[in-house]
Amino acid sequence: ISNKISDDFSTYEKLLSTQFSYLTPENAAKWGPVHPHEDTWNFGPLDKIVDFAEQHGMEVKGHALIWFMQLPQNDYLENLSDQEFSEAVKNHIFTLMGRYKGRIQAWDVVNEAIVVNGAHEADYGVSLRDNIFLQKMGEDYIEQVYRWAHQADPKAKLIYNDFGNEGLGEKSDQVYKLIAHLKSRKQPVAIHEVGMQMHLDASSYANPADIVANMRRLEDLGVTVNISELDVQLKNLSGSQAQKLAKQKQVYFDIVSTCVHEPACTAVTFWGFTDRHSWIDSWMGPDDPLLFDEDILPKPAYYGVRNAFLQ
Ligand code: 9MR
Repeated sequence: ISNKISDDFSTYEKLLSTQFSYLTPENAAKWGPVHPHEDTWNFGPLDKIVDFAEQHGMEVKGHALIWFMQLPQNDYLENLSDQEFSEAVKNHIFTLMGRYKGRIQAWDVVNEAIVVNGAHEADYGVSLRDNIFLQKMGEDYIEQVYRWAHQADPKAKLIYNDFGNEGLGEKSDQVYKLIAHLKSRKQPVAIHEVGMQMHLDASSYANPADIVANMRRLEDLGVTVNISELDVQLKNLSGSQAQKLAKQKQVYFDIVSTCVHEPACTAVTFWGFTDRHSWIDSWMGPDDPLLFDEDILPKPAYYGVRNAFLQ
């Protein structure tokens, strides 16, 4: 990685397969992209990713079975009765997890189901996002989909993933309550891990000591944790570009260190690896949030992560 590199796919593939060991599809496994209509499945892109991972000895995390965004753009789900909708959700989970059984080792089963001051305060004390799953299946939909996911692939690691739940605060309290609720059901729910997305801004982010404290309290409930979508925006920092990149390196080092030192933390996943391809540019404006630059050369951030793993 010392020479200037062209944007050639083999370079991208080479870095991906040599620098990383755990692969997550950014969009290919979401309901809309993979299952755009009742009887239409688009497995091609996801097959390619899973094949790639297998060829290179990488594990795969599926993302995400149940999410309120990137659902099919037609109204097929909206038009189903409550009963039909539940059947459709079950079928989605069984078909998708079943196809990749043994090849996708972990799944983000539910993504972003909690909002602070949510529109719906569930009986079990968690404030839920008002989404189609809540509307059609009721407030036990989360419990239900984990039960189906466990039946669909009993060996898969089942994860709850969210944003803003990394430090100590109302959001992480809510996630904690949800896990405690699922774990305390008479027939306990198979839920194994909590994902903390960590789309961070280098100018303001959770204190690493709070992140560690939060990881430990989740561990006490009997789940592991992972950092699931790490990237670090730097455009709101002041100073020269070199100073911003140095600060970004520090943030990456501090955050990845929390995971390296906590036995309960199983993995760090980055939301892309080169600034040439990041969701941040189109959603939040131009930035340089990842480990490799536009030419796919390593940035200071890369060495921050490397140093954290080498401790
Ligand atoms: O990176 C994803 C981007 O390409 C999509 O357009 C976007 C659609 O909402 O989703 C992005 O990924 C999101 C992830 O699935 C869940 N956590 C937040 C991520 C960034 O928005």
